[in-house]
Amino acid sequence: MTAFHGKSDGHVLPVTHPKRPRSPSSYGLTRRLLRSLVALATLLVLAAFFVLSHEPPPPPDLSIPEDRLPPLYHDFRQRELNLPHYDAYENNSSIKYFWAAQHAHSSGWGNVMQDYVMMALLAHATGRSFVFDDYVWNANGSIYSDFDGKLTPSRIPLSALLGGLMVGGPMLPGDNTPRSVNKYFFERVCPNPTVVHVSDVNTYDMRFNELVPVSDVFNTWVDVISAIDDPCVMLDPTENQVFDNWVFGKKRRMLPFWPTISRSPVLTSWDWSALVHAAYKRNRHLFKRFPHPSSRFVTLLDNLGLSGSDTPSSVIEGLMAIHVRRGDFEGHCRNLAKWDADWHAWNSFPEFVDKFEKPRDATPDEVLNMYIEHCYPDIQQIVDRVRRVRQESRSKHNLNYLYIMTNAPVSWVEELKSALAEDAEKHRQKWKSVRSSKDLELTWAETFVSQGIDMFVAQRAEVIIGNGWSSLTSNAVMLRMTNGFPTDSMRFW
Ligand SMILES: Nc1nc2c(ncn2[C@@H]2O[C@H](COP(=O)(O)OP(=O)(O)O)[C@@H](O)[C@H]2O)c(=O)[nH]1
Ligand SMILES: [Mg+2]
Repeated sequence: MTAFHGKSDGHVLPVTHPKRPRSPSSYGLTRRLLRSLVALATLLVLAAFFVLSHEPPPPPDLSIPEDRLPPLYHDFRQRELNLPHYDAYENNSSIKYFWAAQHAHSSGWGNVMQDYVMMALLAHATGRSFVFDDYVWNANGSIYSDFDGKLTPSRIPLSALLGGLMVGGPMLPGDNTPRSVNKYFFERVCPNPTVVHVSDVNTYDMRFNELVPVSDVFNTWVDVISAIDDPCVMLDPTENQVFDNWVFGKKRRMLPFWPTISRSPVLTSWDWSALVHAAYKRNRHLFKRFPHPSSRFVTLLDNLGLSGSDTPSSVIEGLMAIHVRRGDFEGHCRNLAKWDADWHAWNSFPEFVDKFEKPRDATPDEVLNMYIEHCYPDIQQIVDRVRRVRQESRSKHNLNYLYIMTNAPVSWVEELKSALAEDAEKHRQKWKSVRSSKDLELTWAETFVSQGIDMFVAQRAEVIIGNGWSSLTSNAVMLRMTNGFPTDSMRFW
């Protein structure tokens, strides 16, 4: 920089200053940049250290025992026999119990769950402790049973499937209903219970009259049980269920009961077992954007509370779950056509988008085809339906994960997965992931409660497509409705 400065032999001489430092602002910028870079590097080193210091969870034991004998869940059974409230209850004669010894068994979990829910509601409504038994597949005293050529446990302790108040967990604050107890505890404290015969209470009308709502039947039972002073009440084990299986398919009879059932803690506090939760957690990456369990990031996200909520009422955003019911439904769907059967009541809320209109003036073949399309759709029908529902949901839901809940054989499921993925790509709506029940990484113990894992997913997916005649679908829908999922997020084939 040049300036005029001083005089010399009469001339004003230009004076050149020694080089001045660069302007403070340009120097500051470099320094600031440097500082930021150092900070960033430190942060990166710290983050790397932080991530590396979080060990991934130890790999689970996913091995199958050499003898392939099913698990017997000894630890669950042991816990059920020693629940923390037993000591206090044993010494408290004011605790009342309700034991439905004729509870549903020897059928799929969906049907058994319906009955257990109703009996737990009755126990709760009469202020009695709900007495629970196993999920019994075979009541003949055997340890294992053959199911389609595969061994399965004849009994699974209920707490391997369920958690919360159904299996002895605490009641909600302010709810003084005694906690649930296992039937062995009941038998110990109630050696001579009052036995109620279902057939003495259930009149013909209560069972069969289409005009008698289930709410009336329920209230009759509440009155009958409430009138008994004996703390120990048991339903005769040789009799029918209080609510016959077919009643759950009668929407006119069931829907008036919804206000009662949906407000009961039996449903509002419904929860699955620790086993189901653990299996879900290990497989989260199948349902949403989440690292594989072998990644250190899983522990990090879990420890920082960044994994998202996985409670029974929290939504799995972006997930569409579809229930592709196979196996025995191949023949069953044909029978449903012959019987002119309706969808399950909880699949038939009037607010739902999809309704099953029974065919009228149709030939037997047309009727059969219609039942098959909705009950046992083939791969092309499934692909078309999934695309359509996804498109119809577009304005509200950004669905990009697809999960197929199914009991179909692996080879067929792989074919279905490819068809679904290809179709989505063709329509420029590529799924980020298309997975199925067969992709779950499960321990041997979890394998036999996988229906609970799938239901936990179905009750929380952003949108589901279910089978209207399936109790597994309808129980998931019931839980979604309880938890306030939008009615247009429950769709059907
Ligand atoms: N894991 C799993 N099991 C299923 C599925 N669908 C059916 N199953 C099996 O088949 C049984 C179906 O019986 P159920 O629960 O009574 O339902 P429903 O027969 O469809 O009314 C279940 O208990 C499961 O063992 C599914 O999507 N996932
Ligand atoms: Mg069934």
